[in-house]
Amino acid sequence: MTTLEVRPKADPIPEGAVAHPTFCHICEAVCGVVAWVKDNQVVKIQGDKDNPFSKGYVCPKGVVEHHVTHDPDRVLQPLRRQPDGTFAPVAWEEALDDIGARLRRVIDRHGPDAVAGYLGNPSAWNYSLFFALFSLIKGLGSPHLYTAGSVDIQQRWVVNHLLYGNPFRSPVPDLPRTDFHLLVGSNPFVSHGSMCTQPRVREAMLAIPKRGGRVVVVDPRRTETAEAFEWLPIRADTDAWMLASLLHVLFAEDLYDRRALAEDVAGLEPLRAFAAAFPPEETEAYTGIPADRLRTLARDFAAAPSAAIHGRCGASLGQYSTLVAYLLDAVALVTGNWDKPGGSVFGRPAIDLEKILELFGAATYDTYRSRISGIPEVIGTLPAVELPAQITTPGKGQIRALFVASANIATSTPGAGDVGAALDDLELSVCFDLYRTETAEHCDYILPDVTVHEREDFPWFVMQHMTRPYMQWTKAELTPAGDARPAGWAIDQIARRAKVIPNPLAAGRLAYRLGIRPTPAQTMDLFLRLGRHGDLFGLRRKGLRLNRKKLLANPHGFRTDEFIPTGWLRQKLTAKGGRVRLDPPVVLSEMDRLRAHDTAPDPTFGLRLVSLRELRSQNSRLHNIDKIMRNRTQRLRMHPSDAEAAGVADGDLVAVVSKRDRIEVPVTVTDEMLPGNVALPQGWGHGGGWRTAVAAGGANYNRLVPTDPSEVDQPSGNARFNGIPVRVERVG
Ligand SMILES: Nc1nc2c(c(=O)[nH]1)N[C@H]1C(S)=C(S)[C@@H](COP(=O)(O)OP(=O)(O)OC[C@H]3O[C@@H](n4cnc5c(=O)[nH]c(N)nc54)[C@H](O)[C@@H]3O)O[C@H]1N2
Ligand SMILES: Nc1nc2c(c(=O)[nH]1)N[C@H]1C(S)=C(S)[C@@H](COP(=O)(O)OP(=O)(O)OC[C@H]3O[C@@H](n4cnc5c(=O)[nH]c(N)nc54)[C@H](O)[C@@H]3O)O[C@H]1N2
Ligand code: SF4
Ligand SMILES: [Mo]
Repeated sequence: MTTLEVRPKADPIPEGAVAHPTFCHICEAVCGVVAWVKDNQVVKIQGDKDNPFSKGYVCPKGVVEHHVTHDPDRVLQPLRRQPDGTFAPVAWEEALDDIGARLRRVIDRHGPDAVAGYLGNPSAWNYSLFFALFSLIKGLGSPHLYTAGSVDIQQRWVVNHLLYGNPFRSPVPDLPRTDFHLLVGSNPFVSHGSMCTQPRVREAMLAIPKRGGRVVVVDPRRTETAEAFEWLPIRADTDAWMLASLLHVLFAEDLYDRRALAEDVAGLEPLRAFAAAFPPEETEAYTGIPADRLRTLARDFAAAPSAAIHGRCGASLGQYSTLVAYLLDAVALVTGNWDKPGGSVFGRPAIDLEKILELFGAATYDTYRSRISGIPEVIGTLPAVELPAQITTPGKGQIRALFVASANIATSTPGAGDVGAALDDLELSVCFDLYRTETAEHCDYILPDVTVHEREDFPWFVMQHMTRPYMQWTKAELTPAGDARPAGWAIDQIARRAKVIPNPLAAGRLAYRLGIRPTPAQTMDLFLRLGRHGDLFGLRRKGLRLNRKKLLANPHGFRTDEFIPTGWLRQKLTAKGGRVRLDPPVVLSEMDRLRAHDTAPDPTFGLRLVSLRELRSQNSRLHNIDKIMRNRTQRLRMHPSDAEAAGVADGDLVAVVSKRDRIEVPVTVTDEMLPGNVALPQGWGHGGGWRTAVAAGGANYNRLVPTDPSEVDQPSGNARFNGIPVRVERVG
């Protein structure tokens, strides 16, 4: 066991506690866990040995997660903000009546376009909340739906839509079968993987070299993952140049797959011409990657029997993230590693999310644009980077009411400092959360949601990305504490009072008027039963024949496929004589934007700042758990040569200064950074009423990041958190 895996002291199992198999709702690995319950309290969490995938594994966060449910700082009653800024408890009925009436007033006065919703990261493990708020905003026909996707992965939906015809059709690296894993900007030893659901990811990755394969990690930092494999250091936010050069070599040295070029793709020429302009010898000075290393990498990747390329936050939170995602996929496509075992594969889960997205009219891109920046809508959502401007800029479509659901946007979104002020400007603001966070603090109401242990759930968002697909649906283990109620329920109650039909579909709206109002569980069960492994309401005679009831009775879950099935997407696309078109106009104009990019060094801000995820955090949401916050401080990591140049020594307090703002943090001098790049954990610097989080101190990273929409990825509006030009100065 490495220091990485040291767990906080385990809770004992008291006599009389009962075991409830469920899954961990913290990260995308969704490890199976057993929650031990006594007297309506979870007293201990263990790994579930009978989970078909994680087989007993649980990380140091997973074992303390129940401390959120039982946190003395948890909000357990609806709270209403008083004129002096303090909060007072209020009965549910009173809160819902007032919110419903005020929502109605906003709609009558400003139109439905004045109503907005923001869905944060935990909603990816809270299907009833996700679909309730989504349906409310879309039922109103408002353009203003925002999700954590736009500070994370928005560009991926764009590329999936452009290349494969559905935003949710994401390539997953086939880790259990690959011979060569090229990982760009991801640190799974800490993050436990993203857009790739692979519990025990460390083992799964270490198994690749064990079976004769290789893993190469492209990162400005010698991360915990890079350290275990081959580290290819790269200067932050230069991945588009690196990938262009990789493709350059693939084409120039005839390393592409002839069959793939003939059968899988069309419109190749613009890509070939683009790559031709980026020989590695010309990009090495900018990316920091020696040309010979990149040439060798291209040759080895192409020669591997199978190769899986994957990019995550390091590849998705820069200025050209759509282009980067496209180039990652292009590498898989032209080397024939697309939709094949061991390459980039495409999940087909038990519940067809692609179809749900289509049915709800959200399998879209650029059907409308932001009134502020002209950035296109992506899956019916707009970018968080301009949320403050959407609130404060007068005109038609100005946001006047906002529902924030499981998001700490005052910390997690660009221009953190502006977000709170913008919230104060609203006529109605409602936060569904578990704590009085620095975001909730600015809202008119805080409505207490139930926690993961108090609700039925299934891992809806990650099903598509499971390298060993399985299906699990679990019951609530506890009755809700205090006056907490499911946010999905509260949203429905608000809609009723505001006389809004929370459904965008014509059929759904008609049914609603007729009083047919299926619960989220009933709706999801319907999709499950009609899905690949569903029981078809008794009509299917073979296979797993899943339905919600059967899953609830078998809470460890069922494996649905041995691996992600392959070949189906190729078949689907070629059935209509189609191919993956590599020349969408959106991508071609991004190629032009990149070609015009000024790569000259910046004399004022000579360093590049990147975000750093820590093992004992999950963005901001676990920062009130004392057990994992002890002895932690947020620190900037800096290479000795950069520290020397700035006159800074280990432990010094420094100011990190960007074009936008400055923050102060202590520094750790370490050779794990590529010179010229500095790294800082994000999600610190709290306010509000979660005392441990506030006491942890630290500074808000996102004060430093750009909020001008012209400085972010243009096709998706995805935030830019990495590669921020900064300088570091000693304080005092
Ligand atoms: N312990 C822990 N786990 C988490 C989270 C957490 O906060 N803590 N957060 C969860 C969430 S919301 C997500 S989205 C996933 C993210 O999952 P990952 O993307 O695997 O997580 P990160 O640690 O952010 O990894 C990004 C890596 O990219 C590198 N990087 C930064 N800029 C660049 C660049 O320009 N180019 C390249 N090539 N690399 C770059 C960083 O140094 C970092 O090592 O993790 C999830 N899991
Ligand atoms: N600089 C920088 N900024 C980043 C990133 C980065 O890499 N660098 N990463 C970005 C990424 S990938 C992401 S996903 C976002 C995440 O940012 P957010 O989506 O804002 O996620 P959190 O900060 O974890 O805040 C989640 C909130 O939900 C609440 N919550 C937890 N469980 C529940 C629940 O069951 N119900 C309800 N109603 N509320 C709940 C928590 O108390 C917390 O207030 O941050 C982004 N911000
Ligand atoms: S790896 Fe992720 S899902 Fe697994 S126990 Fe840890 S936080 Fe939970
Ligand atoms: Mo994320």
